Amino acid sequence: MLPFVWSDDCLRHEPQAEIWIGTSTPATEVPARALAIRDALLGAGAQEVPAVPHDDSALHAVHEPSLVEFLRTAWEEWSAADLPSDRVVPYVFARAELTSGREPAAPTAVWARPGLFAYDTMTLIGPGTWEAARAAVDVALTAVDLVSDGERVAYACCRPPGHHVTRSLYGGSCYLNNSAVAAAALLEPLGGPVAVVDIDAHHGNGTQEIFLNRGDVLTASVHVDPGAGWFPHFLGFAGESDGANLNLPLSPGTGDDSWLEAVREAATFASPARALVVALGVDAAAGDPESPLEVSAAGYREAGRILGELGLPTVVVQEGGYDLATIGSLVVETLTGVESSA
Ligand code: SP5
Ligand code: ZN
Repeated sequence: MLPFVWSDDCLRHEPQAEIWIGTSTPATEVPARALAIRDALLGAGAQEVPAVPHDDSALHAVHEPSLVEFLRTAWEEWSAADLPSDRVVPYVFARAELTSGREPAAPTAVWARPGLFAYDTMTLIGPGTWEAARAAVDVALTAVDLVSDGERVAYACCRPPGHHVTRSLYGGSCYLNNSAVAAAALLEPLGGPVAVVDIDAHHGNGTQEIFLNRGDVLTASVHVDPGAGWFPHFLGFAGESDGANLNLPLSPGTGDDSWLEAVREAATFASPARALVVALGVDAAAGDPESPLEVSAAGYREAGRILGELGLPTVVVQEGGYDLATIGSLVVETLTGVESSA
């Protein structure tokens, strides 16, 4: 089976909680997710490749230096300030209209700084968050290296996930956009276009916005309709589609047939590309606690087959998936599908 890239440092992010509609609820994006995926991959005979450190060039191709610097120092600064919360969490938000589009002042108070970079209250930063998020970037970039060196498909066991992060804002349990970093790194040697096909249950809003109005990275996302009340709420609608971006929102309750039809449409959209990034969330599966889509394990295998059939150099990057009992087998099913047609 194909190589998968791993870093123990991805386990160091332990959010513990998410502040959701003003209430502290147990975190769903937990280290056990990555361990369950790794167990399943090793059980299926996949070959583990340790992540290799990479410099910040691909990271800076997709993120503002100010976001990267904030994430790198946020926990140190917060913990040194002796605040009542043991996690970095915003309480004010520097919305662009607040300052009529002017650059907001760099706040003196440490506890106001998250409001420059966070767009939700669910995405907490603690000890190890930066190390894990930066390690996930190295995992993605090591998988890119494998493909650049001739592997047809490589899987990046990234955690925390990344597809909700824009150039300068983090949220949705994500800190650095691993899939976007992988796309930028593939673009470097190959030239465009590179495609990102996102089959996480939630819209890949960060990736969409990072590559907006660029012909060299095609983005497609198959996800639960934000108009039906689902994260990221404010975008992810079909009307945002253009020549370089395709949104395929689906109703809650959608199962294999209509989901796979959308995956086929996304694959067709991606077919002019010279390389493919699959942003693989397995939270569209029936039984996942974070989404109302009803995709089966066989559906994920077929999605993998459809995407593998494009015949492109392919980096599969882990995004969401929150049912610890099935996350590992869903990833293995998908990768088995990709390999069957590769
Ligand atoms: C990468 C990814 O799949 N991110 C998902 C972000 C969406 N999270 C929305 C959470 C909505 C409320 N969930 C309540 C669970 C409380 N623990
Ligand atoms: Zn998701």
